[in-house]
Amino acid sequence: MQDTYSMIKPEAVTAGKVGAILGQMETNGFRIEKVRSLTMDRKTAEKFYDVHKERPFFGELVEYMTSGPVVGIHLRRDEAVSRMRELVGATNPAEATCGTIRFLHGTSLQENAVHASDSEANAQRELSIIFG
Ligand code: 3AN
Repeated sequence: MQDTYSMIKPEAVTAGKVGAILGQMETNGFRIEKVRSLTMDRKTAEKFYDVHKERPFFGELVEYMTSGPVVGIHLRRDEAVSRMRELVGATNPAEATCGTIRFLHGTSLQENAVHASDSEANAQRELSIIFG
């Protein structure tokens, strides 16, 4: 079994898609270990997205991710990190495979419904930022 971290982003929470997205994760074999609803402060969002701090979209990304509540999710299954990346789909919802979470619920490159950890090390790091 492997742990991963996912996060439902502000626009998807506001649009009332939390239940549908959690359901899709469970249907795809993930066990939900912990769920936490929170609004990230600037410091937490900057730490969370530290790897992107040199990217041109960093400021906008932090602004967006602190704009409203998010839902942090600790999930578990075999090969959880790679399987969640598959279920989430491409960063740009317009390029996401049919049936993926971003295909179904994403609205733009920035407002792409969910975050999913891209490695086991990042999953541990992100879980500790959000769940302590
Ligand atoms: P992913 O979330 O698929 O791992 P990353 O890590 O490259 O993608 O990007 C992190 C987040 O930054 C994305 N989920 C998206 O919201 C935002 N993002 C990525 N690329 C861009 C971009 N070119 N312009 C605006 N926002 C972006």
